[in-house]
Amino acid sequence: MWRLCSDRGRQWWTFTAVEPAEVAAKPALAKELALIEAARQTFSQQRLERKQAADRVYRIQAALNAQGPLSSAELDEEFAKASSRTNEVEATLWRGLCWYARLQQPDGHWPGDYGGPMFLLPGLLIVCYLSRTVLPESHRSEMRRYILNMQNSDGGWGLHIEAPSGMFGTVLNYVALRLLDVDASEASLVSARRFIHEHGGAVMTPSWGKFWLACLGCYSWRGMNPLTPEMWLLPYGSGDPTGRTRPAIGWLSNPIMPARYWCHCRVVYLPMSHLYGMRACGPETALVRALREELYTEPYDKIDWPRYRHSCCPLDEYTDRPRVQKLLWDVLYVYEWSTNPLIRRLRDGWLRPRALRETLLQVRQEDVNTKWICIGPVNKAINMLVSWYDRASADAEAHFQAHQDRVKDYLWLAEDGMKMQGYNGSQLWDTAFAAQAYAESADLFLDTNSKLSEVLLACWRYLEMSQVLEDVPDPARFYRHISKGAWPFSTRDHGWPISDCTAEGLRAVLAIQSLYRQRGREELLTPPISEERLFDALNVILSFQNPSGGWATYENTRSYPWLEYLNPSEVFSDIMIDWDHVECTSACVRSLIAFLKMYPEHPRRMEIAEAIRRGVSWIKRVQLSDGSWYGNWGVCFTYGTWFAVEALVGAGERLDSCPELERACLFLEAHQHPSGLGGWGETFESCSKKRWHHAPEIQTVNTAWALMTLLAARWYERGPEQRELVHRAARFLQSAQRVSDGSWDQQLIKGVFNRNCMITYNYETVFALWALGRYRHALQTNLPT
Ligand code: LAN
Repeated sequence: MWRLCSDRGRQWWTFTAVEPAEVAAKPALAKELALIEAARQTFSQQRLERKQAADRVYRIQAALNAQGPLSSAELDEEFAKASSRTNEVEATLWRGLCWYARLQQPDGHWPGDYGGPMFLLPGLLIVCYLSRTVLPESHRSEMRRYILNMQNSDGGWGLHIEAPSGMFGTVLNYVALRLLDVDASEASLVSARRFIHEHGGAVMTPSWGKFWLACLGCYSWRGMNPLTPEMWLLPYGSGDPTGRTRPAIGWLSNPIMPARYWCHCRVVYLPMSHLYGMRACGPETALVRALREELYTEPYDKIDWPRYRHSCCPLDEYTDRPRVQKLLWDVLYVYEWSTNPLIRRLRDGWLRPRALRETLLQVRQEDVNTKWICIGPVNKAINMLVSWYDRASADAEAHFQAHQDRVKDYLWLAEDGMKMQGYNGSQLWDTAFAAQAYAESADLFLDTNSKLSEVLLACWRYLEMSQVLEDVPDPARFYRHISKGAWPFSTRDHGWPISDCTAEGLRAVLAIQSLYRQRGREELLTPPISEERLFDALNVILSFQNPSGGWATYENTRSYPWLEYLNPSEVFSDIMIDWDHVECTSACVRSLIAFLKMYPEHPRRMEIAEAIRRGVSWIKRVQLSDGSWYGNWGVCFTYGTWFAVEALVGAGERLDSCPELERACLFLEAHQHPSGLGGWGETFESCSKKRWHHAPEIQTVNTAWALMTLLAARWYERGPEQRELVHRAARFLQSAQRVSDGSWDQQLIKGVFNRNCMITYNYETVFALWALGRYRHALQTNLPT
C-alpha cells in the first residue's frame, strides 16, 4: 500500500505491506486497491500510446488518504451542488473547482508528477550503487516497472518520455536496469543492447552519459573531454553576483569564469569537475565487469579512449559544437594528462589540490543552503557522490546521511511506476497558479458560504510558509543572488530564488489579499504576511531585472551570449548563461503592476514604473515576425504568447492602438487545430524545432492558454467571427471535462527546458479552470473582468 506523505511542501511516497484480511475488513481500502490495479492493467496494455501517463489513480488515492483542507465527504457535498446550476459554464467550473480541491494537501500545496526526463533516475541509481545506499525493494520494483514502461519499441529510450530513442537515454537506462538486478538475458535488455551496438556502442554516448559511466568504472576518464576544476580558481572579475548593487557584469569581468554561467549549468559542472579532477571511479565489481562487456562493440581493454572524446551518436546531437570548442578541449586535455614533470608539478603539486578544495567547498555550501535537496536532480545525485568520497571533513558521515535522507524528495510514484523528478516538486509554482485560478472564480464560492473558500485559505498558508526569508550565508563568496523575500519553485527548504516564481507568488498573495480585503475579512488570512515581506519580494523582483529590460531566471545575466559557443553538452541548448525570457519578464512586469495597484504610494513607485516600462518594451522587442512569442519553459508558442499578451494588456496596451496585440491574436487565429473543433494543440517539437507543430489532437492546456490570450486582448470585441472563435474555444474546454468527477485528462507533455528536454506539468485542470473562469466574466455575465 503506497501512501503520499507531505510536510510543509516536502512530499514523498512510503510503502507498507497490507494483509489481505485488512483489505477484506475495509471496503474503502479494497475499492482503492481495485482502482489502482485496474489503472495499471490499462496502462500495461497501452504502453506506448500512454507514455505521457496520467497519475490520476495515485492522485485519487492521495486525495482519499490525505486529510486535506476539505474532507472527501465535504467535497462530495459541494460537488453535488453543481447539478443545481443552470449556467453550463458555471456548472463546469464548479465541478472542476471541487475536483482540484480533492488533490490539495493539508499544507495547502498541490502534489503532482514532475517527471519526464529519462536521464535522471540512472544517475541516482549509479550513486546509490557506488555509495552502498540501499533503496527498499518496493521502490526498486516500481523503478524497474517505470523504466520498462518507457522503453520504445526499437529497444531504446529517449531523452524524455515522448522522445525517440537515443544513446543517452538507452545506455543510461540499460545500466539502470542492470543495477536494478534485471538479468542481461531478459528480452528487453537484449533489444536495448542491440540498439546500443547498432549505434556504435557506449563510446557514442553524449558527454553526460560518459561522465556517469566513468564514475561507475565502465568508461575511461581518458575518453572524456576535460572538466578541469581549476576553472573555479579563475577570478570572477568586476561585477556583483548578488544583485545588491548593479551591474552583474562589470568592465573587468571574466566571462568564462564558471560562476558566471547559468546556475543550473554551473552547479552541474561543479561537482562533475570535482569528480573528474580526482578521477573518481567505483570498485571493479562483477556487475561492472559485465557491463564493460555488454556496452561496447570491441573488447573494453582494446578501446582507444581518446579517440572518442568528441564522439556522440547523431541521434542525440542537438547542439552545434563549433571547432573552437574542440580546440579548447584539446589544449586542456594536454594539461590534464601530460606526464611532463614541469606540468605535473604545477598541476598535481599546486593547482589541483587548491581547485579540489574550492570545488568541494562550493559543493558543500550548496548542500547546506538547500538542506541537501540541491538545486536540481542532477547536482543532487552528483553532490551526493562527492559527499560519499569526502572522508576528510569533520562531519562527513552526517553530511552524507543528510544527503541520503533527501533522496526520497525526488522520487514520484505514478501509475507508470516510480521515477526521479526534474526538481523536488513544483509545489509553489502549482499553488500560485491554482490560487489565481480559484481567485478568478472566487465570487462563486466566497459569497455563497461554500466550503471551497477553505482552498484559498490553504493556498495562502502555503504561500506564507514557502516564501524565503533570508539570504544564504556569504552570498558573494558563493556567487549567489539575494533570496530574502523571494519565492522558490518548490519549497522553502530548497530556497533558490526565481524571478517568475517570486512574481507569481507575490501575485497570488495580492490576489487573495484583495479578495478578502474587499469583503472585510482579511483577518481570516493566517498566518499574516507582513508588508515588509511583500516589500522584500518587490526588492528581489527589481534586483532581478537586467540592463536589457528583461528578466532571466535565478540571477542576473552574468556573461555574454557568445559563451554558448563553449556549450559542451550535445543534447541541451542555451544553457551557458541566464538569458532573459518572455515568461520571466512578463510575470515580473505583471507582479509589479499588481504591486503598484495595491501600494500606489510606495516610495519606490517611480523605479517600479520605469521597470515596467523597460520590461514592456523588451517584450515587444522579442516578438517573432509571425506575431507569436517562443515559449522557453512550456510547450510552446501558445505559452510564450499568453505570457507576453498578459503583460502588454496589464500595462495598459489595447488592441486598437497596439499592433503587437493584434498580430498575436491573428497568429493564434491562424494556428487553430486542423480538426476544426475550435481548439489548439502543440507537440514538444514546437520547442525543439522552433516551429509550430500541431498535435494529433487538440490539447486542453494549449487551448486554455490561447483562450486566455484572446480574452485578455478582448479579441471578441472585434466582430462576430472573433467572438465565435472565443466561444468555440470555451465550448471545447467544457466538452473536454470528465463530468463524473470534474477533472480534465492529462495529455501530451507540456513543459520544457533547454529547448530539447521535456518535463511533465499537471496543468490541464488548473488552466482549464482559469480560462473558463475568465471567459465567464468576459462573456457570460456582466461582472467586471
Ligand atoms: C525549471 C522549472 C521551473 C522553471 C520556471 C519557473 C517555470 C521557468 O519560468 C523558469 C525556469 C525554471 C525555474 C526551470 C529551469 C530549468 C529546470 C530547473 C526546470 C525546467 C526544472 C528542471 C530543469 C533542470 C535544469 C533539470 C535538470 C537538468 C539539467 C540539464 C541540469
